[in-house]
Amino acid sequence: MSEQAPATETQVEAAEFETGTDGPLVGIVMGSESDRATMEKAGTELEEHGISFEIQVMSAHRSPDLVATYSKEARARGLRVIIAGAGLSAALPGVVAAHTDLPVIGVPLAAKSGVMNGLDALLSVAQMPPGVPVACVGVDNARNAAVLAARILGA
Ligand code: RP5
Repeated sequence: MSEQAPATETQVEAAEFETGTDGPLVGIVMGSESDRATMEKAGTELEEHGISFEIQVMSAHRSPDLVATYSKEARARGLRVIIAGAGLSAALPGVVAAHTDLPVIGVPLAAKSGVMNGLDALLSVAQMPPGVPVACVGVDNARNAAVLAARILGA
């Protein structure tokens, strides 16, 4: 095994900037306040892994401009993974993925007026067109989204 020369201060600063250690590494977004209780489980899991995160409500249908701006600016803000949860016609994870090349993990949610306990959202999240991937966890399984994010980040 070869020994590496110690990093200079400049290299360390650059590495910190690249990995966004000053801000959150994971963005958790959801389509509605009614999704919050389920999606907060992702935050709890990230905390256990020592991974910084932020949580925001934004809807692919009700606030599409906000979703586009958030997604386009995510990488430059230091985010490295986005977890997006939505119910019903769950477009949020896919729309986020359309606007960023960061890995997006979709959480299909079983909304109150959903079909077959979240099957509508599950299909909406999983059935992305070729070239625009969304990693899809199980219905309401926000915790698994966080575990997957931790693995992507190697944390
Ligand atoms: C989706 O519609 C949301 O993600 C939520 O799961 C569902 C219902 O939203 P609310 O009517 O409760 O705001 O967009």
